[in-house]
Amino acid sequence: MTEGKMTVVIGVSQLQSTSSDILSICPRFRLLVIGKSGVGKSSLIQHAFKIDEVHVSEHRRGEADIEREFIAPENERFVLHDSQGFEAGDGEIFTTAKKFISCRREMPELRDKIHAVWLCLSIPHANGRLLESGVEEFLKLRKEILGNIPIIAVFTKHDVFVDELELAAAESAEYEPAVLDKFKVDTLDKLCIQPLQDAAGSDIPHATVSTNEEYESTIRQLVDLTTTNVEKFVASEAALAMMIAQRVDIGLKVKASIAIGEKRYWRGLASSMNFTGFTMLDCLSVIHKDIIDVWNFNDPLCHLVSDRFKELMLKDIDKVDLPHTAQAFEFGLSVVATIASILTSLASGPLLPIVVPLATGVVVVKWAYDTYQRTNVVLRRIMTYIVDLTCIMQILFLLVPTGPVSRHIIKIAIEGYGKACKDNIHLAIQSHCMSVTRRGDDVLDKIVELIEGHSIKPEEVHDLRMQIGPVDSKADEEW
Ligand SMILES: Nc1nc2c(ncn2[C@@H]2O[C@H](COP(=O)(O)OP(=O)(O)OP(=O)(O)O)[C@@H](O)[C@H]2O)c(=O)[nH]1
Ligand SMILES: [Mg+2]
Repeated sequence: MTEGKMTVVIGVSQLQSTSSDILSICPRFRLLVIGKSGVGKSSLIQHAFKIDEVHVSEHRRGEADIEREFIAPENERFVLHDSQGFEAGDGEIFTTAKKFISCRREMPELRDKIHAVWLCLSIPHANGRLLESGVEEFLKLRKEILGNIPIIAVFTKHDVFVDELELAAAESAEYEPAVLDKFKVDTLDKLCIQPLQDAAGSDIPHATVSTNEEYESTIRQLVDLTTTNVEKFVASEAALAMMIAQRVDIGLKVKASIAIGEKRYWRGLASSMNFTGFTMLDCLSVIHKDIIDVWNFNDPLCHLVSDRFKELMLKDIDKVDLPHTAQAFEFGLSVVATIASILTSLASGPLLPIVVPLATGVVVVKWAYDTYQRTNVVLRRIMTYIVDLTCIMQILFLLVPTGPVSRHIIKIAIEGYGKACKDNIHLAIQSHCMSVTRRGDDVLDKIVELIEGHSIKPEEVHDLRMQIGPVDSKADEEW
C-alpha cells in the first residue's frame, strides 16, 4: 500500500483525502509488546492484525529485539517492537527497555512515539507466581517510565487455563456448570488480577486472551481496550491508526469510517463545501479512498482502489426499478444467506467466473463526468455510494479476514450485496432525498443512521463466517 497522498488536482484547488491527512501524522500504530519467550506474543500479534504465520516466524522465537521495527508487508499499518520479559529488576533487558522507551518519548513526532504497551503474562498455576521481580519493578515504576503511554496487562493462553480447570472439575464429583464459571472468575482474580493490582495499583487495564478460534472475542476486547486508552491518553490520530491497523473488530472499522467521513466530505455534502468545481468522479474518488484506507484490507494488487472496482460501484446507483416499499431485513443474516447460495452455485456448476453485468466498453456512467452541483440527485448519488461501499467493506471483512483480496471475492461481495439488500437501501436514500433541499447535518445524520442500521455486530462475525463456510481466497479472474 502506498502512503502517498491521494490528490485530485484541478486548476489550483484540490481534493485531499482525509485519511491521508491522518495517516501523514500517524502512518502506523506503534506497539511495544513485552513478555518472556513462549508466552504468546507473536501469536497474539498475528491474530489481532491478521498477518501471515511466515512473517511471524521470520521474526524468530526468542530473538526479540526491542529496537527492531517489525512491519508486516500484508499489514503496513502497524509497527511492532518486541521485547523479552524482565527476569530481574536490574537486568540488561530491563535497562535496555527503559532506555528505549525514554528515547522514544523524547521524539517530537507522534508517529515515532510508542502508542501503547502490551505486557504479556502467563497465567500461573495454583499458588504460582504471576510477576517475576523485574516485571514487578517495571509495574511499580510504570508511570515514571511510561508517562502517559497506556500499558495493558495481557494474560495469555486463556484456553489452556480454562481447559485445566474444567478437567480438574470433571474429575471431581461435584461438577456443576454455574459453580465452575464462578470458580474460573475467582481463580483468575486470585492468580492474576489481585497480584497485578497489588503491584501496579487498581487503575491498570488488563485483558485475558487466547488465540484459539472460539476465543476471538478476547482479542477484540484487548484491541478495544487499547484503542480507548490511546484515544484518552495519547492522540486521536493514534487511536484511528489502531482502528485501521487492527483486523478483528468490525465495529471499530465502521466507527473509524464514520469518524473520518464526518471530518470533512460527508459533513460538507449538502452545503457544497469542498466539492465545487470538481467532477462527480473526483468527489467520489476521494471519498472512496478514505473508506478503503480505513478498512485496510490485505490488497497487494490494489484491486480496491482500481477504476474497475469504482465502475462496478457506480453502475447501479441510478437504478430505477426499485420496489415500492422497503422490506425489513437483517443485514448480516440476509447477506450471508445470499452469499452462501452464490458459493454453492459456484461449487456445483462448472467453474464459471462470476459475471457482474458490466456493459463492455462503457467505462464510467456518464454522470460521473458532470461537475458537482448541489442538487438532490447528486446528493442521493453520493450518499448511496458511501453506504454501498461501507456495506461491501463489511461483507469483505467476513469473506477475507486475512486476505489477499481477489477480484473474484470482490465480485461475490458486490453480487451478494446487490441480491440481498441493495434495492432496499437505495429506496431509503431515495425517499430521504426526494424532499426539500437538505442541510449538511441532516445528510450526515442520515448516512450515519443507514450505516449503523446496516452494520454487522462484532459478536456476530464468527457465526456469520461459519454460515458462509470456506471461501477460496486463491481463486481469481479478470474483472
Ligand atoms: N493453547 C494456546 N497456545 C498458544 C496461544 N498463544 C500462543 N500459543 C502457542 O504458544 C507457543 C509460543 O507462542 P509464540 O507466539 O511464539 O510466543 P512468543 O511470546 O512470541 O515467544 P518468543 O518469540 O520466543 O518470544 C506457540 O506454540 C503457540 O502456538 C494460546 O492462546 N493458546
Ligand atoms: Mg515471538
